[in-house]
Amino acid sequence: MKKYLEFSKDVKEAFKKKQSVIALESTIISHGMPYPQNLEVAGKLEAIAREMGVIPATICLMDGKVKIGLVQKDLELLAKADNIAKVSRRDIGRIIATKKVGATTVAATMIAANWAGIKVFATGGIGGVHRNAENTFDVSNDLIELSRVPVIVVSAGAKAILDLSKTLEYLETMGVPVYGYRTDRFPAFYSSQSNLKVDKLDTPRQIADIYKTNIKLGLINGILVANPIPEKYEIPFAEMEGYIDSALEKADENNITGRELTPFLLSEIVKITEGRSLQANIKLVENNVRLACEIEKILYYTCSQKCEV
Ligand code: PSU
Ligand code: MN
Repeated sequence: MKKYLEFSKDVKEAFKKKQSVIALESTIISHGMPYPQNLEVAGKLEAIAREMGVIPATICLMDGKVKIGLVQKDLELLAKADNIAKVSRRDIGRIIATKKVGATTVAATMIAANWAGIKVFATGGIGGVHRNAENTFDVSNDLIELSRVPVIVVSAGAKAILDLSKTLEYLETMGVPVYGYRTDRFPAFYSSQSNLKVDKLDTPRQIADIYKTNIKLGLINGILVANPIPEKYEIPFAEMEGYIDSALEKADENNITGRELTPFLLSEIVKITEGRSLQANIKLVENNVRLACEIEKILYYTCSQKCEV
């Protein structure tokens, strides 16, 4: 597996110097946001991490390799090209073997981060159980990878286009710990809270300690940290519901299913809200990068002394 990993100069140096590194995904760039905001966000997230003393490793597949850490040219390709594959676990081998360009989802980014030895990963919102999943069976691969890849994923909950209650039930079934960061209500992506309860944690240290304890116990699973969007940037839950319903109706009329569904819904909602949802999305990811850096700094500091996690 190691021969398929290609580290950027920055990430290689960071590992050598025992500096903290966090993972960032690339589907949010290629499929989650429109150009040119996607490119600006990709750069901004990396800058936020660096300001906090953490080296960002944005991950994608390119030239038959799993790239850990990208340069500006790679980010531009992901942001502009319209033939980029959206890669979850099942697509990794195909995209590597055919040397195509693939943007990694939460699922594939977790897998690649774990291969690279990176333990903390920041995204926007994870994929989950879609509304009407009892008929469509549409459940994101993200939930399965959270149950078997030992990486901490910092998110603003699951995307509000999903059935959040079924998503939490599924995570419980799969044994995935879900923690609200300074909240006991599961956040709803664009809104800081839903009416669903989760366990609350108040400090990055508590999250790092639980992760280390799991690893020492041999409990090899991820941890989902649900970090609410700051209230000043949120769009209230009740207001979002109307927009989401319109987007879902349009997806149904156009027979959009499978891996196309999430990108379609996100971009419809950007249109319906005239860009407000995009602004919220950007703010919440930035907020997640900050928390991911804090967790990573504690985890790395404590672990580099002694424990091998
Ligand atoms: N978070 C965002 N925007 C996104 C995504 C997450 O703010 O576009 C992407 C992630 O890559 C996630 C994927 O893994 O959407 C989920 O897709 P699906 O529902 O098809 O599994
Ligand atoms: Mn799906």
